[in-house]
Amino acid sequence: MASPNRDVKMPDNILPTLIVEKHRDYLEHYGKTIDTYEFSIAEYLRVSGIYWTTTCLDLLHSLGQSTRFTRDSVITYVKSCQKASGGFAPHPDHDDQMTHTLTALQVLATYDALDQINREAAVRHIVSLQQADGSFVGDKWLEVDTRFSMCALAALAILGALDRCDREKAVEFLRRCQNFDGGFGTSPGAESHAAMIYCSVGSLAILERLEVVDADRLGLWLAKRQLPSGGLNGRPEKLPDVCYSWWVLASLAILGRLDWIDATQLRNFILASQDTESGGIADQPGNMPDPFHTVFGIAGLSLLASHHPPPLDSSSTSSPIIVPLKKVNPVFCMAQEIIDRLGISNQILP
Ligand code: GRG
Ligand code: ZN
Repeated sequence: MASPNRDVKMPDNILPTLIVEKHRDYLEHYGKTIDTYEFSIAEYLRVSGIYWTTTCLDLLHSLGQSTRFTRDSVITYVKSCQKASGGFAPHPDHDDQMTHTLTALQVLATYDALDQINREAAVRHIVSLQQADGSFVGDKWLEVDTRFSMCALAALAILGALDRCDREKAVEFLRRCQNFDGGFGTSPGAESHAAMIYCSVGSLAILERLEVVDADRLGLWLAKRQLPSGGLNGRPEKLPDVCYSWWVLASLAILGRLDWIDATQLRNFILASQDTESGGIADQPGNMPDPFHTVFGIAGLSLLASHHPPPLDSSSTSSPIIVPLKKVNPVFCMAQEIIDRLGISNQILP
């Protein structure tokens, strides 16, 4: 007999609104200041923490008003994380790593400050991490993972240097990571997982090679991630988590199949995961919020809004009310206006 879906119990009274002011305050005061040891996004995650926070404030139309994430302080900090290798570390005295190289470049792109770093060193470093089989490693420890393909290709696209890597081999590696169910894992033969599907589909969208994907088969696998609570899980029989509102939903958006899930129910699940006292969004209703789930929850709401605009007046009860968010790009998880300013194009299936 098949085992029943595991799911979370939804609270009875779900706030129908996005509490923008509270989320803004939460992000503005999370930890203390960027430049003290008390800043509570741990050092080993800090540049990524700055990306999650600044992108979220930007989508909320609030970055310009931030007194904490000011242009000069953020750019100075991120510049100090570029290593002699050309890659970026999460904190100045740590080693470079591909994930942080991408998030550092995303932050600099957000502030239109890519000219303030050694771009050529960054490009050379990223390209040097591509392997003979087309995969990318994350750092000197040589771990291969589809997430490093995504970070490398997105970083090269932001730097306007995609042609510096071997794009055909990058596609060949991703093709080898594709499974019978249409999904992708971390490496050839690894189980399909929604986060690695996003990384693989996002990579192929950047390379404009989405014909590699079986969009109907994968779209169905992704749509099946929605549970009765409305939330999405990352693999069969796992619990729902707000961050999959990005990994799953963005993949569906890239594949042109975003309306294969129930938008109203997913919106409800994300809104129910807001912390109505402190602000911020948690992985599930009732849990502690954090900046990671806050940005991916709000980015998911932005994707939903661009496909199924919610009503703006409170008289409707069928769908919750969301204030307008900036439009997010489903590949780069940054405001679309930044991607347009950089002149980056990526494939999206109709
Ligand atoms: C946003 C442009 C952009 C790029 C990001 C680094 C990266 C590229 C993606 C990494 C995605 C990742 C690894 C997310 C973590 C997702 C997650 C909750 C993993 C845990 O998986 P399981 O299956 O746990 O062990 P659950 O809780 O789902 O059962
Ligand atoms: Zn999560």
